Amino acid sequence: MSQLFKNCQYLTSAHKISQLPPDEGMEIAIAGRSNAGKSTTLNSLTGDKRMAKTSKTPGRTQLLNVFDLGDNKRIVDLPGYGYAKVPEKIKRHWQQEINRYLTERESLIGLVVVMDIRHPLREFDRNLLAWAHENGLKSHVLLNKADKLKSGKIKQTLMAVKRDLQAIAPSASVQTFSALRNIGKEEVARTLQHWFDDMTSTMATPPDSPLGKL
Ligand SMILES: Nc1nc2c(ncn2[C@@H]2O[C@H](COP(=O)(O)OP(=O)(O)O)[C@@H](O)[C@H]2O)c(=O)[nH]1
Ligand SMILES: [Mg+2]
Repeated sequence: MSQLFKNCQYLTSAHKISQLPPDEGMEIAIAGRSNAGKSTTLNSLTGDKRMAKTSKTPGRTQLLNVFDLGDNKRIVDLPGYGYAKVPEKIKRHWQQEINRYLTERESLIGLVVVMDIRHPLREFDRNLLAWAHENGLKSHVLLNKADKLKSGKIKQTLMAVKRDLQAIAPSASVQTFSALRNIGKEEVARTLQHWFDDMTSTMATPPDSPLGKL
């Protein structure tokens, strides 16, 4: 297991943005449609099958679940978007909360967008990725459930998604993944570690002198 997730611990669940931990340090959110495998992904990355509650019934994660990585870094498992069977009122509440979280959370540095490799880049995914790109938020796409496809089809889908991302969100990166079979998790961990390291060095560097090098 990667160093980054070694000390991962469940911190809290929030029904509302106001219940989240203080907006400081750095946070990465796991987003994606219901049932894409967000919770299973967190379990795979941490090596703990009970870390995030997974469910065979889509739309169950109706809370923002926050996990502490130590060192003022956190991972947030967002409620899935696009689940049709949730009552309209609850759906609206969650869409509002996710929107608010994404637009207002200062410590949010990047998104892991989990998709079912058999149904990549649905409308919600496209909107989210385009928005993240326009707002300077990093994103990394996981084409999850790769165990469901043969290797030829996996490669073909990866190429097609890479091409489409050029148009939607050129700053986004993408990889194939299987949360269930633990395939590709080193690449995820490396990407997220880079994001944290990049941000840490950006924040640590004092602004350039207005007179240039003295
Ligand atoms: N075959 C396969 N099934 C997966 C994978 N990841 C998640 N699942 C299944 O997809 C369903 C939804 O997973 P979950 O993590 O709860 O999705 P979430 O709603 O996005 O959090 C569960 O039945 C998981 O076992 C994967 O990599 N391969
Ligand atoms: Mg979930």
